[in-house]
Amino acid sequence: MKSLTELRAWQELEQHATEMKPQHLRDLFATDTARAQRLALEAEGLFLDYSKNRITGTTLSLLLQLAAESGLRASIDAMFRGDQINITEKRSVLHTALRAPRDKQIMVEGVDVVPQVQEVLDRMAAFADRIRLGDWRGFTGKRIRNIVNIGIGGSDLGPVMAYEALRHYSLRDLRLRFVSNVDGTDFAEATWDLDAGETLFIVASKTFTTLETMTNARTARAWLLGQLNDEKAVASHFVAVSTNAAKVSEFGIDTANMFGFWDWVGGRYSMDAAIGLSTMIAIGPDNFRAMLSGFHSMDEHFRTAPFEANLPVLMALLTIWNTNFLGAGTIAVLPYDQYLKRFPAYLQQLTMESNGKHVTLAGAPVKYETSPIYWGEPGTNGQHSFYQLIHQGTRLIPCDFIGFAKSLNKLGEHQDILIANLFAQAEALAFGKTADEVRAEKTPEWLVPHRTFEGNRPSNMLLAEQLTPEILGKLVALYEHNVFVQGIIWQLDSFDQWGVELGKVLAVRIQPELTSAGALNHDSSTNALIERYRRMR
Ligand code: G6Q
Repeated sequence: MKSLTELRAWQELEQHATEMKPQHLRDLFATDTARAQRLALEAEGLFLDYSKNRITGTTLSLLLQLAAESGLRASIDAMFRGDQINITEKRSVLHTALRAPRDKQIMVEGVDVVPQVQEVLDRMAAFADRIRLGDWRGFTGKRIRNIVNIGIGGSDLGPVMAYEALRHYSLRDLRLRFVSNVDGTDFAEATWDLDAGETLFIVASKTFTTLETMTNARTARAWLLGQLNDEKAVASHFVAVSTNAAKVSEFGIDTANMFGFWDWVGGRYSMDAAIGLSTMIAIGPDNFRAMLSGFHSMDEHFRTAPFEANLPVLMALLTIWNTNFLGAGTIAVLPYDQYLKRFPAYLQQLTMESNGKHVTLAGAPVKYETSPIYWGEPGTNGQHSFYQLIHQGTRLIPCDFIGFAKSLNKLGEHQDILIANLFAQAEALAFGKTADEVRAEKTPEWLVPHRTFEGNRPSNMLLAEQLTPEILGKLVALYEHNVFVQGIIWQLDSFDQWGVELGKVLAVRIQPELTSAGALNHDSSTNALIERYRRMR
Protein backbone atom coordinates (compact mmCIF):
# COMPACT_ATOMS: atom_id res chain seq x y z
CA MET A 1 0.00 0.00 0.00
CA LYS A 2 1.21 3.47 -0.87
CA SER A 3 1.99 5.75 2.02
CA LEU A 4 -0.57 8.49 2.57
CA THR A 5 1.65 11.32 1.41
CA GLU A 6 2.30 9.53 -1.88
CA LEU A 7 -1.38 9.41 -2.78
CA ARG A 8 -2.32 11.69 -5.66
CA ALA A 9 -5.25 13.24 -3.82
CA TRP A 10 -3.02 14.05 -0.84
CA GLN A 11 -0.50 15.84 -3.04
CA GLU A 12 -3.23 17.75 -4.84
CA LEU A 13 -4.73 18.73 -1.49
CA GLU A 14 -1.36 20.12 -0.41
CA GLN A 15 -1.27 22.27 -3.52
CA HIS A 16 -4.92 23.26 -3.11
CA ALA A 17 -4.35 24.24 0.54
CA THR A 18 -1.86 26.93 -0.51
CA GLU A 19 -4.63 28.47 -2.61
CA MET A 20 -7.23 28.13 0.12
CA LYS A 21 -5.24 29.52 3.05
CA PRO A 22 -5.59 33.20 2.05
CA GLN A 23 -9.35 32.82 1.40
CA HIS A 24 -11.85 34.16 3.91
CA LEU A 25 -15.23 32.65 4.74
CA ARG A 26 -16.72 36.13 4.27
CA ASP A 27 -15.76 36.02 0.60
CA LEU A 28 -16.70 32.38 0.12
CA PHE A 29 -20.21 33.19 1.37
CA ALA A 30 -20.47 36.51 -0.50
CA THR A 31 -19.66 34.93 -3.86
CA ASP A 32 -21.97 31.93 -3.46
CA THR A 33 -25.45 32.57 -2.16
CA ALA A 34 -26.36 28.87 -2.20
CA ARG A 35 -23.35 27.85 -0.09
CA ALA A 36 -25.31 27.05 3.07
CA GLN A 37 -27.72 24.87 1.10
CA ARG A 38 -25.00 23.04 -0.79
CA LEU A 39 -22.70 22.38 2.15
CA ALA A 40 -25.27 20.80 4.45
CA LEU A 41 -26.55 17.30 4.91
CA GLU A 42 -29.50 15.81 6.74
CA ALA A 43 -29.51 12.11 7.57
CA GLU A 44 -30.99 9.95 10.30
CA GLY A 45 -32.53 12.92 12.10
CA LEU A 46 -29.21 14.78 12.32
CA PHE A 47 -28.60 17.93 10.33
CA LEU A 48 -25.00 18.95 9.63
CA ASP A 49 -24.22 22.43 8.34
CA TYR A 50 -20.56 22.33 7.31
CA SER A 51 -20.63 25.45 5.17
CA LYS A 52 -18.59 27.40 7.72
CA ASN A 53 -15.50 25.34 6.94
CA ARG A 54 -12.78 26.84 4.77
CA ILE A 55 -13.57 24.65 1.81
CA THR A 56 -14.83 24.88 -1.75
CA GLY A 57 -16.30 22.28 -4.10
CA THR A 58 -12.74 21.48 -5.18
CA THR A 59 -11.67 20.83 -1.58
CA LEU A 60 -14.55 18.44 -1.13
CA SER A 61 -13.95 16.52 -4.29
CA LEU A 62 -10.25 16.15 -3.50
CA LEU A 63 -11.10 14.93 0.01
CA LEU A 64 -13.58 12.43 -1.42
CA GLN A 65 -10.91 11.30 -3.85
CA LEU A 66 -8.56 10.84 -0.89
CA ALA A 67 -11.15 8.61 0.78
CA ALA A 68 -11.45 6.55 -2.38
CA GLU A 69 -7.68 6.25 -2.87
CA SER A 70 -7.35 5.22 0.79
CA GLY A 71 -9.57 2.19 0.18
CA LEU A 72 -12.22 3.43 2.59
CA ARG A 73 -15.05 1.44 1.03
CA ALA A 74 -13.18 -1.86 1.40
CA SER A 75 -12.20 -0.97 4.98
CA ILE A 76 -15.78 -0.23 5.98
CA ASP A 77 -16.86 -3.57 4.56
CA ALA A 78 -14.00 -5.32 6.38
CA MET A 79 -15.03 -3.87 9.73
CA PHE A 80 -18.72 -4.76 9.36
CA ARG A 81 -17.80 -8.25 8.13
CA GLY A 82 -15.73 -8.96 11.25
CA ASP A 83 -12.26 -9.10 9.67
CA GLN A 84 -9.43 -8.81 12.20
CA ILE A 85 -8.76 -5.15 11.42
CA ASN A 86 -7.25 -4.60 14.89
CA ILE A 87 -4.04 -6.14 13.63
CA THR A 88 -1.77 -5.57 16.63
CA GLU A 89 -4.17 -7.45 18.91
CA LYS A 90 -5.42 -9.80 16.15
CA ARG A 91 -9.06 -8.98 16.86
CA SER A 92 -12.23 -8.25 14.99
CA VAL A 93 -13.85 -4.89 15.64
CA LEU A 94 -17.54 -5.53 15.91
CA HIS A 95 -19.22 -2.97 18.15
CA THR A 96 -21.71 -2.71 15.27
CA ALA A 97 -22.86 -6.26 16.16
CA LEU A 98 -23.92 -5.00 19.61
CA ARG A 99 -26.75 -3.05 18.01
CA ALA A 100 -27.56 -5.30 15.06
CA PRO A 101 -31.19 -6.47 14.90
CA ARG A 102 -32.05 -9.95 16.16
CA ASP A 103 -32.51 -11.43 12.69
CA LYS A 104 -29.09 -10.37 11.42
CA GLN A 105 -26.22 -12.86 11.11
CA ILE A 106 -22.65 -11.79 11.89
CA MET A 107 -20.01 -14.50 11.91
CA VAL A 108 -16.86 -14.42 14.04
CA GLU A 109 -14.61 -17.46 13.59
CA GLY A 110 -17.51 -19.50 12.27
CA VAL A 111 -19.98 -18.52 15.01
CA ASP A 112 -22.96 -16.19 14.61
CA VAL A 113 -22.50 -13.64 17.42
CA VAL A 114 -25.92 -11.96 17.17
CA PRO A 115 -27.77 -14.58 19.29
CA GLN A 116 -25.09 -14.21 22.01
CA VAL A 117 -25.46 -10.44 21.99
CA GLN A 118 -29.24 -10.69 22.20
CA GLU A 119 -29.08 -13.27 24.99
CA VAL A 120 -26.98 -10.93 27.16
CA LEU A 121 -29.25 -7.98 26.35
CA ASP A 122 -32.27 -10.03 27.41
CA ARG A 123 -30.60 -11.04 30.68
CA MET A 124 -29.61 -7.43 31.31
CA ALA A 125 -33.21 -6.36 30.67
CA ALA A 126 -34.62 -8.95 33.07
CA PHE A 127 -32.14 -7.86 35.73
CA ALA A 128 -32.73 -4.13 35.12
CA ASP A 129 -36.47 -4.66 35.46
CA ARG A 130 -36.03 -6.52 38.73
CA ILE A 131 -34.04 -3.62 40.15
CA ARG A 132 -36.42 -0.99 38.78
CA LEU A 133 -39.50 -2.80 40.10
CA GLY A 134 -37.96 -3.42 43.51
CA ASP A 135 -38.11 -7.14 42.99
CA TRP A 136 -34.34 -7.67 43.47
CA ARG A 137 -33.79 -7.07 47.16
CA GLY A 138 -30.67 -6.37 49.16
CA PHE A 139 -29.37 -8.85 51.74
CA THR A 140 -31.45 -7.34 54.54
CA GLY A 141 -34.60 -7.28 52.39
CA LYS A 142 -34.43 -3.60 51.47
CA ARG A 143 -35.17 -2.30 48.02
CA ILE A 144 -32.11 -1.27 45.93
CA ARG A 145 -32.01 2.52 45.60
CA ASN A 146 -28.35 3.18 44.80
CA ILE A 147 -26.38 1.85 41.85
CA VAL A 148 -22.62 2.36 41.98
CA ASN A 149 -20.73 1.55 38.78
CA ILE A 150 -17.08 0.77 39.43
CA GLY A 151 -14.98 0.90 36.26
CA ILE A 152 -12.48 3.11 34.47
CA GLY A 153 -11.73 4.28 30.93
CA GLY A 154 -14.04 2.51 28.51
CA SER A 155 -15.81 0.86 31.43
CA ASP A 156 -16.72 4.25 32.89
CA LEU A 157 -16.77 7.12 30.41
CA GLY A 158 -19.52 5.73 28.16
CA PRO A 159 -21.83 4.82 31.06
CA VAL A 160 -21.34 8.18 32.81
CA MET A 161 -21.87 10.12 29.61
CA ALA A 162 -24.99 8.13 28.69
CA TYR A 163 -26.46 8.40 32.19
CA GLU A 164 -25.99 12.16 32.25
CA ALA A 165 -27.23 12.54 28.67
CA LEU A 166 -30.38 10.50 29.31
CA ARG A 167 -31.03 11.52 32.90
CA HIS A 168 -34.36 12.99 31.78
CA TYR A 169 -35.51 9.45 30.91
CA SER A 170 -34.16 7.88 34.08
CA LEU A 171 -36.09 6.43 37.00
CA ARG A 172 -35.73 9.19 39.56
CA ASP A 173 -36.09 6.85 42.54
CA LEU A 174 -32.67 5.45 41.74
CA ARG A 175 -29.42 7.21 42.52
CA LEU A 176 -26.55 6.42 40.17
CA ARG A 177 -22.95 7.02 41.10
CA PHE A 178 -19.74 6.26 39.23
CA VAL A 179 -16.41 5.43 40.82
CA SER A 180 -13.37 5.30 38.56
CA ASN A 181 -10.33 6.99 40.10
CA VAL A 182 -8.01 4.95 42.33
CA ASP A 183 -7.89 8.06 44.54
CA GLY A 184 -9.85 6.92 47.60
CA THR A 185 -11.71 10.22 47.55
CA ASP A 186 -13.70 9.05 44.54
CA PHE A 187 -15.06 6.03 46.41
CA ALA A 188 -15.48 7.88 49.70
CA GLU A 189 -17.48 10.74 48.17
CA ALA A 190 -19.61 8.41 46.04
CA THR A 191 -20.67 6.32 49.03
CA TRP A 192 -20.52 8.58 52.10
CA ASP A 193 -24.30 9.03 52.32
CA LEU A 194 -25.36 5.57 51.12
CA ASP A 195 -26.97 2.75 53.05
CA ALA A 196 -25.16 -0.47 52.06
CA GLY A 197 -28.40 -2.41 52.40
CA GLU A 198 -29.85 -0.37 49.51
CA THR A 199 -26.75 -0.31 47.34
CA LEU A 200 -25.82 -2.40 44.31
CA PHE A 201 -22.26 -2.34 42.96
CA ILE A 202 -21.67 -3.06 39.31
CA VAL A 203 -18.03 -3.99 38.86
CA ALA A 204 -17.43 -3.23 35.18
CA SER A 205 -14.12 -4.42 33.79
CA LYS A 206 -13.45 -6.20 30.54
CA THR A 207 -10.31 -7.84 31.90
CA PHE A 208 -11.23 -7.83 35.60
CA THR A 209 -7.57 -7.14 36.34
CA THR A 210 -7.43 -3.33 36.08
CA LEU A 211 -5.68 -2.03 39.18
CA GLU A 212 -7.98 0.94 39.83
CA THR A 213 -11.18 -1.03 39.38
CA MET A 214 -10.08 -4.02 41.43
CA THR A 215 -8.86 -1.74 44.22
CA ASN A 216 -12.18 0.11 44.26
CA ALA A 217 -14.12 -3.18 44.08
CA ARG A 218 -12.24 -4.58 47.10
CA THR A 219 -12.87 -1.37 49.00
CA ALA A 220 -16.55 -1.60 48.07
CA ARG A 221 -16.73 -5.13 49.42
CA ALA A 222 -15.06 -4.10 52.69
CA TRP A 223 -17.40 -1.07 52.95
CA LEU A 224 -20.44 -3.29 52.41
CA LEU A 225 -19.29 -5.90 54.92
CA GLY A 226 -18.50 -3.12 57.37
CA GLN A 227 -22.21 -2.26 57.39
CA LEU A 228 -23.83 -5.65 56.78
CA ASN A 229 -21.36 -7.94 58.61
CA ASP A 230 -22.02 -11.07 56.58
CA GLU A 231 -20.02 -12.51 53.64
CA LYS A 232 -23.26 -13.86 52.18
CA ALA A 233 -24.40 -10.26 51.57
CA VAL A 234 -21.93 -9.93 48.66
CA ALA A 235 -24.14 -12.04 46.39
CA SER A 236 -27.08 -9.62 46.71
CA HIS A 237 -25.04 -6.45 46.31
CA PHE A 238 -22.45 -7.17 43.62
CA VAL A 239 -22.80 -7.95 39.95
CA ALA A 240 -19.99 -8.06 37.40
CA VAL A 241 -19.65 -7.04 33.79
CA SER A 242 -16.64 -8.70 32.22
CA THR A 243 -15.17 -11.03 29.61
CA ASN A 244 -13.20 -12.85 32.33
CA ALA A 245 -15.44 -15.32 34.22
CA ALA A 246 -12.51 -16.91 36.10
CA LYS A 247 -11.42 -13.59 37.63
CA VAL A 248 -15.01 -12.67 38.47
CA SER A 249 -15.53 -15.81 40.48
CA GLU A 250 -12.08 -15.50 42.06
CA PHE A 251 -13.21 -12.07 43.32
CA GLY A 252 -16.22 -13.71 44.93
CA ILE A 253 -19.01 -12.69 42.57
CA ASP A 254 -21.26 -15.56 41.50
CA THR A 255 -20.94 -15.88 37.70
CA ALA A 256 -24.73 -16.24 37.62
CA ASN A 257 -24.64 -12.51 38.39
CA MET A 258 -22.16 -11.75 35.63
CA PHE A 259 -22.98 -10.16 32.28
CA GLY A 260 -20.47 -11.03 29.60
CA PHE A 261 -19.12 -9.52 26.43
CA TRP A 262 -16.42 -10.39 23.95
CA ASP A 263 -12.88 -9.52 22.96
CA TRP A 264 -14.12 -8.06 19.67
CA VAL A 265 -15.64 -5.18 21.66
CA GLY A 266 -13.01 -2.53 22.44
CA GLY A 267 -13.32 -0.83 25.84
CA ARG A 268 -14.14 2.58 24.36
CA TYR A 269 -16.73 0.99 22.08
CA SER A 270 -18.45 -1.00 24.82
CA MET A 271 -21.24 1.23 26.13
CA ASP A 272 -23.76 -0.78 24.06
CA ALA A 273 -22.54 -4.05 25.52
CA ALA A 274 -23.12 -5.15 29.12
CA ILE A 275 -20.87 -2.23 30.15
CA GLY A 276 -24.09 -0.24 29.62
CA LEU A 277 -25.88 -2.12 32.43
CA SER A 278 -26.01 0.98 34.64
CA THR A 279 -27.52 2.94 31.73
CA MET A 280 -30.14 0.27 31.19
CA ILE A 281 -31.07 0.19 34.87
CA ALA A 282 -31.40 3.98 34.86
CA ILE A 283 -33.45 4.47 31.69
CA GLY A 284 -35.08 1.04 31.39
CA PRO A 285 -34.70 -1.68 28.73
CA ASP A 286 -37.04 -0.04 26.20
CA ASN A 287 -35.13 3.22 26.18
CA PHE A 288 -31.85 1.29 26.02
CA ARG A 289 -33.13 -0.64 23.00
CA ALA A 290 -34.18 2.68 21.42
CA MET A 291 -30.64 3.94 21.92
CA LEU A 292 -29.27 0.80 20.26
CA SER A 293 -31.61 1.25 17.32
CA GLY A 294 -30.28 4.80 16.94
CA PHE A 295 -26.74 3.40 16.82
CA HIS A 296 -27.83 0.83 14.26
CA SER A 297 -29.45 3.36 11.94
CA MET A 298 -26.26 5.41 11.93
CA ASP A 299 -24.28 2.20 11.26
CA GLU A 300 -26.46 1.51 8.24
CA HIS A 301 -26.19 5.08 7.02
CA PHE A 302 -22.40 4.88 7.33
CA ARG A 303 -22.23 1.48 5.63
CA THR A 304 -24.46 2.33 2.69
CA ALA A 305 -24.56 6.08 1.97
CA PRO A 306 -22.35 7.39 -0.82
CA PHE A 307 -19.40 9.21 0.67
CA GLU A 308 -20.53 12.67 -0.45
CA ALA A 309 -23.79 12.15 1.49
CA ASN A 310 -22.30 10.25 4.42
CA LEU A 311 -22.24 12.12 7.74
CA PRO A 312 -19.34 10.30 9.45
CA VAL A 313 -17.27 10.34 6.25
CA LEU A 314 -17.78 14.07 5.70
CA MET A 315 -16.99 14.94 9.30
CA ALA A 316 -13.83 12.84 9.17
CA LEU A 317 -12.68 14.38 5.89
CA LEU A 318 -13.21 17.88 7.31
CA THR A 319 -11.08 16.88 10.29
CA ILE A 320 -8.33 15.68 7.94
CA TRP A 321 -8.54 18.97 6.04
CA ASN A 322 -8.42 21.16 9.13
CA THR A 323 -5.71 19.07 10.82
CA ASN A 324 -3.37 18.12 8.02
CA PHE A 325 -3.81 20.99 5.57
CA LEU A 326 -4.84 24.02 7.63
CA GLY A 327 -2.69 23.11 10.66
CA ALA A 328 -5.33 22.88 13.39
CA GLY A 329 -4.10 20.94 16.43
CA THR A 330 -7.33 20.61 18.36
CA ILE A 331 -11.10 20.37 17.93
CA ALA A 332 -13.49 21.96 20.42
CA VAL A 333 -16.70 19.99 20.95
CA LEU A 334 -19.34 22.37 22.21
CA PRO A 335 -22.73 20.86 23.02
CA TYR A 336 -25.43 23.45 23.71
CA ASP A 337 -27.26 21.07 25.99
CA GLN A 338 -26.52 20.63 29.67
CA TYR A 339 -27.35 16.92 29.48
CA LEU A 340 -24.32 16.45 27.21
CA LYS A 341 -21.92 17.82 29.78
CA ARG A 342 -19.83 14.64 29.80
CA PHE A 343 -19.93 14.18 26.04
CA PRO A 344 -16.60 15.97 25.42
CA ALA A 345 -14.88 13.81 28.08
CA TYR A 346 -16.33 10.69 26.51
CA LEU A 347 -15.18 11.81 23.06
CA GLN A 348 -11.68 12.48 24.31
CA GLN A 349 -11.16 8.80 24.92
CA LEU A 350 -12.94 7.69 21.76
CA THR A 351 -10.95 9.98 19.51
CA MET A 352 -7.55 10.26 21.15
CA GLU A 353 -7.15 6.69 22.36
CA SER A 354 -8.15 5.51 18.89
CA ASN A 355 -6.06 7.79 16.72
CA GLY A 356 -3.35 9.09 19.04
CA LYS A 357 -0.79 6.94 17.23
CA HIS A 358 2.59 7.61 15.65
CA VAL A 359 3.10 4.58 13.45
CA THR A 360 1.10 3.17 10.56
CA LEU A 361 -0.43 -0.30 10.39
CA ALA A 362 2.84 -1.40 8.79
CA GLY A 363 4.79 -0.02 11.77
CA ALA A 364 6.35 2.89 9.87
CA PRO A 365 6.53 6.32 11.55
CA VAL A 366 3.81 8.63 10.18
CA LYS A 367 4.91 11.73 8.28
CA TYR A 368 1.82 13.77 9.16
CA GLU A 369 -0.22 14.75 12.19
CA THR A 370 -2.72 12.20 13.51
CA SER A 371 -5.54 12.76 16.01
CA PRO A 372 -6.21 16.34 17.00
CA ILE A 373 -6.78 17.01 20.69
CA TYR A 374 -10.51 16.95 21.41
CA TRP A 375 -11.81 19.05 24.26
CA GLY A 376 -14.83 21.10 25.21
CA GLU A 377 -17.51 22.13 27.64
CA PRO A 378 -21.22 22.66 27.28
CA GLY A 379 -22.46 26.04 25.99
CA THR A 380 -22.96 28.71 27.12
CA ASN A 381 -20.42 28.23 29.95
CA GLY A 382 -17.42 28.07 27.63
CA GLN A 383 -18.34 31.44 26.14
CA HIS A 384 -17.38 33.07 29.42
CA SER A 385 -13.99 31.41 29.54
CA PHE A 386 -12.03 29.85 26.70
CA TYR A 387 -14.02 31.12 23.69
CA GLN A 388 -11.89 34.27 23.87
CA LEU A 389 -8.95 32.24 22.55
CA ILE A 390 -11.06 30.63 19.82
CA HIS A 391 -12.26 34.07 18.65
CA GLN A 392 -9.12 36.14 18.94
CA GLY A 393 -6.20 33.85 19.80
CA THR A 394 -3.41 32.87 17.43
CA ARG A 395 -4.45 29.25 16.94
CA LEU A 396 -6.96 27.79 14.54
CA ILE A 397 -9.53 25.79 16.52
CA PRO A 398 -12.28 24.13 14.51
CA CYS A 399 -15.46 23.70 16.55
CA ASP A 400 -18.18 21.07 16.50
CA PHE A 401 -21.32 22.78 17.79
CA ILE A 402 -24.21 20.52 18.82
CA GLY A 403 -27.74 21.74 19.53
CA PHE A 404 -31.35 20.59 19.84
CA ALA A 405 -34.45 22.46 18.68
CA LYS A 406 -36.65 21.36 21.57
CA SER A 407 -35.56 21.50 25.18
CA LEU A 408 -36.45 18.69 27.56
CA ASN A 409 -36.96 21.35 30.22
CA LYS A 410 -39.10 24.16 28.91
CA LEU A 411 -38.52 27.11 31.19
CA GLY A 412 -39.40 30.63 30.08
CA GLU A 413 -37.10 31.88 27.36
CA HIS A 414 -34.11 29.71 28.26
CA GLN A 415 -34.15 27.60 25.11
CA ASP A 416 -34.35 30.51 22.66
CA ILE A 417 -31.56 32.31 24.51
CA LEU A 418 -29.44 29.15 24.42
CA ILE A 419 -29.94 28.60 20.70
CA ALA A 420 -29.44 32.29 19.87
CA ASN A 421 -26.05 32.00 21.56
CA LEU A 422 -25.24 28.81 19.66
CA PHE A 423 -25.93 30.34 16.25
CA ALA A 424 -24.32 33.65 17.17
CA GLN A 425 -21.04 32.02 18.17
CA ALA A 426 -20.71 30.10 14.92
CA GLU A 427 -21.58 33.26 12.98
CA ALA A 428 -19.08 35.41 14.85
CA LEU A 429 -16.31 32.82 14.48
CA ALA A 430 -16.81 32.61 10.74
CA PHE A 431 -17.36 36.24 9.86
CA GLY A 432 -15.65 38.14 12.65
CA LYS A 433 -15.78 41.90 12.79
CA THR A 434 -13.60 44.03 10.54
CA ALA A 435 -11.66 47.09 11.66
CA ASP A 436 -13.99 49.25 9.58
CA GLU A 437 -17.03 47.80 11.30
CA VAL A 438 -15.42 48.52 14.65
CA ARG A 439 -14.57 52.12 13.58
CA ALA A 440 -18.15 52.61 12.42
CA GLU A 441 -19.17 52.09 16.04
CA LYS A 442 -17.11 55.19 16.89
CA THR A 443 -14.44 53.16 18.62
CA PRO A 444 -11.30 55.23 19.32
CA GLU A 445 -8.51 54.27 16.96
CA TRP A 446 -6.20 52.87 19.66
CA LEU A 447 -8.92 50.39 20.67
CA VAL A 448 -9.76 49.24 17.15
CA PRO A 449 -7.19 46.40 16.92
CA HIS A 450 -8.36 44.98 20.24
CA ARG A 451 -11.98 44.96 19.15
CA THR A 452 -11.37 43.57 15.67
CA PHE A 453 -12.22 39.93 15.04
CA GLU A 454 -10.43 38.29 12.18
CA GLY A 455 -13.11 35.60 11.79
CA ASN A 456 -12.48 32.77 9.30
CA ARG A 457 -12.67 30.23 12.14
CA PRO A 458 -14.19 26.96 10.87
CA SER A 459 -17.06 25.16 12.55
CA ASN A 460 -19.58 22.40 12.07
CA MET A 461 -23.13 22.77 13.32
CA LEU A 462 -24.98 19.59 14.25
CA LEU A 463 -28.68 19.98 14.97
CA ALA A 464 -31.37 17.51 15.98
CA GLU A 465 -34.94 17.95 17.08
CA GLN A 466 -34.62 16.72 20.64
CA LEU A 467 -32.20 14.72 22.78
CA THR A 468 -33.71 11.23 22.93
CA PRO A 469 -32.10 7.82 23.54
CA GLU A 470 -32.28 7.17 19.81
CA ILE A 471 -30.63 10.47 18.89
CA LEU A 472 -27.89 9.90 21.47
CA GLY A 473 -27.17 6.53 19.82
CA LYS A 474 -26.95 8.22 16.42
CA LEU A 475 -24.68 10.95 17.72
CA VAL A 476 -22.25 8.55 19.37
CA ALA A 477 -22.19 6.24 16.33
CA LEU A 478 -21.55 9.29 14.15
CA TYR A 479 -18.39 10.05 16.10
CA GLU A 480 -17.35 6.38 16.30
CA HIS A 481 -17.41 6.10 12.53
CA ASN A 482 -15.91 9.56 12.07
CA VAL A 483 -12.94 8.33 14.14
CA PHE A 484 -12.80 5.11 12.10
CA VAL A 485 -12.56 7.03 8.82
CA GLN A 486 -9.84 9.28 10.20
CA GLY A 487 -7.88 6.18 11.23
CA ILE A 488 -8.25 4.57 7.79
CA ILE A 489 -6.96 7.70 6.04
CA TRP A 490 -4.05 8.02 8.47
CA GLN A 491 -3.40 4.26 8.03
CA LEU A 492 -3.50 3.57 11.78
CA ASP A 493 -4.69 0.74 13.99
CA SER A 494 -7.47 2.74 15.68
CA PHE A 495 -8.42 -0.16 17.92
CA ASP A 496 -5.37 -0.86 20.04
CA GLN A 497 -4.12 1.23 22.99
CA TRP A 498 -0.58 0.23 23.87
CA GLY A 499 -0.06 3.56 25.61
CA VAL A 500 -2.82 2.64 28.10
CA GLU A 501 -1.36 -0.82 28.62
CA LEU A 502 1.98 0.73 29.59
CA GLY A 503 0.28 2.83 32.26
CA LYS A 504 -1.24 -0.35 33.69
CA VAL A 505 2.22 -1.78 34.54
CA LEU A 506 4.35 1.28 35.35
CA ALA A 507 3.06 2.00 38.85
CA VAL A 508 3.41 -1.60 39.98
CA ARG A 509 7.18 -1.21 40.45
CA ILE A 510 7.00 2.05 42.40
CA GLN A 511 4.18 1.20 44.81
CA PRO A 512 6.16 -1.10 47.17
CA GLU A 513 9.09 1.33 47.12
CA LEU A 514 6.91 4.04 48.63
CA THR A 515 6.54 2.16 51.90
CA SER A 516 9.97 0.51 52.16
CA ALA A 517 13.30 2.10 53.05
CA GLY A 518 15.19 0.22 50.34
CA ALA A 519 17.65 1.75 47.88
CA LEU A 520 16.13 3.37 44.81
CA ASN A 521 17.20 2.74 41.29
CA HIS A 522 15.32 5.26 39.12
CA ASP A 523 16.53 8.52 37.63
CA SER A 524 17.51 11.22 40.15
CA SER A 525 14.19 13.06 39.83
CA THR A 526 12.02 9.98 40.45
CA ASN A 527 14.31 8.85 43.31
CA ALA A 528 14.03 12.27 44.98
CA LEU A 529 10.24 12.34 44.60
CA ILE A 530 9.90 8.88 46.17
CA GLU A 531 12.18 9.89 49.06
CA ARG A 532 10.19 13.08 49.65
CA TYR A 533 6.95 11.12 49.67
CA ARG A 534 8.42 8.60 52.14
CA ARG A 535 9.16 11.49 54.49
CA MET A 536 5.83 13.26 54.00
CA ARG A 537 3.29 10.42 53.90
C1 G6Q B 1 -10.44 1.33 26.12
C2 G6Q B 1 -9.23 1.02 26.87
C3 G6Q B 1 -9.29 1.36 28.33
C4 G6Q B 1 -10.08 0.35 29.16
C5 G6Q B 1 -9.79 0.58 30.63
C6 G6Q B 1 -10.54 -0.37 31.53
O1 G6Q B 1 -10.59 1.17 24.94
O2 G6Q B 1 -8.86 -0.28 26.63
O3 G6Q B 1 -9.80 2.64 28.59
O4 G6Q B 1 -11.43 0.45 28.90
O5 G6Q B 1 -8.41 0.47 30.85
O6 G6Q B 1 -10.22 -1.70 31.23
P1 G6Q B 1 -11.06 -2.86 31.85
O7 G6Q B 1 -12.46 -2.76 31.35
O8 G6Q B 1 -10.39 -4.13 31.40
O9 G6Q B 1 -11.02 -2.70 33.34
